[in-house]
Parts: sequence; C-alpha cells; structure tokens
Amino acid sequence: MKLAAAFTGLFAALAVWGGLLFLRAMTPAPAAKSAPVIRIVETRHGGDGSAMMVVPAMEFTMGSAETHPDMPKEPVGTKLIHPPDLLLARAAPGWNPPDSRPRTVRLKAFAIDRYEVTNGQYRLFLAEAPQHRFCHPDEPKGKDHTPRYWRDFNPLLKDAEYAKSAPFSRATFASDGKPVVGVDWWDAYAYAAWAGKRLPTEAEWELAARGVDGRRWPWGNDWAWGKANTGGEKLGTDVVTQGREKDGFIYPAPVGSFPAGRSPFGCDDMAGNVEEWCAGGAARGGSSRSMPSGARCVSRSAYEREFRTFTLGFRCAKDMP
Ligand SMILES: [Ca+2]
Repeated sequence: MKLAAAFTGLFAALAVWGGLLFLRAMTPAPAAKSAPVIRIVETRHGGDGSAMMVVPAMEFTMGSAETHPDMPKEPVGTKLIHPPDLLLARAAPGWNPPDSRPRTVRLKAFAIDRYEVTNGQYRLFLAEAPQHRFCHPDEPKGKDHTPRYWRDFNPLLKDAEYAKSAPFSRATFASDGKPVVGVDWWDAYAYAAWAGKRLPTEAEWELAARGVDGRRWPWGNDWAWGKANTGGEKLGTDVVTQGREKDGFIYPAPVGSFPAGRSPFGCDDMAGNVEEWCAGGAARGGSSRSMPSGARCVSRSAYEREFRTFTLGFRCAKDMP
C-alpha cells in the first residue's frame, strides 16, 4: 500500500508539473517589437541617371553605445598581435563621437544613390550646368566647382609618405568609374541640386548603411578584409602583409568594387572608399584611409564646408512620395 501511495503521489506531482509546463507554453510571450522587413528596391531618379535604393518610412535606432568591442585583452605595444585587433585598438580613442549616442529616429521614405557619385557623373554636371545656377545661396563668391585633383596636386601631398606607395596623380583620382573626390560641401550641394536631388541627412545615410538592427558595418558585426576599401593594413607590426593593401586599393576604388560589403538596402561602399558629405556638413562612413573602426556605420567627421581632400566625396538622396 505504501508503495502504491508513493506512486500515486509521484503521478500527481508529475501531473501538476506537466500542467504548469502546459500553461507556461500557452502563456503568450511578451509581444516582440517586430522589425520592419527590408526589401531591396532599386529605382532611378534625378538628372544624373544613377541607380537609387528606396528606403521606406520607418523608425530605427541611430548611433551606438558600443565602446571598442574588439579591443585586445593584451596591452598593445611592440607585441605582435592580430592586425585587425591592433587597428581597432589604435582607433579606440575616437571610437564613438559624443553625438553618436543611441536614439530612436523616425524617417520619411526616401531614395539614396546606390553608389558614390563618380567622376563621370560629375563631369556631366560641370559640362551641363551653367556654373552657379544650382548653388547654395551662401556659397563663397567666385567658387570653382572643378574637383581639386582634376587640375593640380599640392606638392606637399605629392611628397607625403603615403604618396610614395602609389602614384598620387590625376590618373589615380580622375577616372570615370571612381568616386569624385576633392570636392567640398558646396560642390556636393550644387551637384545634387543639378541632379534634382539633395544631400542625405546623416540619419538617412545611417539607416541606408546599416538597416534597423544596429550593425557595425553594412554587412554585419564582424570585420572582414575584402568587404570594404579601407586603410591601415600596412601598419608596422603587420609583417605578413607589409607593403600591400589587403583590399587591393590604397586610394579610392571604382564604385561598386566590394559587392560583399553591400548594405541591407543594397547600397555599395557605405563603409570606406570615400567618406561622404551629408546635408548638415558632416561626412560619414570613413574612407580608403580609415581604420576598420573608422569605417563603421556610425563613424562621422565634421569638416568645414570648404574642406577638400582625396578621401572625401558624396552620394545623393531624394524624397520619395
Ligand atoms: Ca563610402
């Protein structure tokens, strides 16, 4: 009898336990905030004939609270460590600008160029647009929209250490398929207006670059050489690759050279290649000379609007109905 009672008790306990499990299974899970489905939609708008990617109206978290997640555990000194770790560590002090704190932003629908504006496109602008018809009203008087590296080279730049590793010449920067560089914010503004577009806001740029899941780079959270044209690969202790670039380009690459690094909305080269002017005057995404950490989707630099350099270009955006 005692054995039977024990079994009865055990069965009763199992039944209660099973019932609890069942109830638990039936209890609805807390409603998950459903992420918007991202569809890659290409369209064409504007006078420069460029492919544009459509980004529907949506909310996303802009910025990042992340603090150098890839800092190596070992102190960085003369010790030989894995190059990407070294690069990220060296870049750590500038990891997050103060105004990159995470915040929720809601945007209207817009389209953004799939590629950075090329020299070929910019040539059309210079040839077709009566100078200064599309310029910002505050543009300095007498400005010339010709990109800096189409016509002259600063002797100091020519003799710089990095210019010795590859020709710092017109051919390097002015071919049709490469992104236009050496343009200031006023140039970018005027080009966009001529094309029937505008410069993207930083929020638009960042949403197009990273989508809604807060990723570090356009393709995801893990760094990979070969998914972007960045720099810094030849730093001192990198004995294996000394003297060459892992991504194959010291300066800007032809746009679209890194399809594996495409963004969730289908935009190319949003990490590296050339840094891109945005509407407010800051530039986003790093360049061919940025560390991997400096080519993250939240990376930004603030420049004076007259600033021009061989790592700085732009892409355009446009409102969508
Ligand atoms: Ca870029």
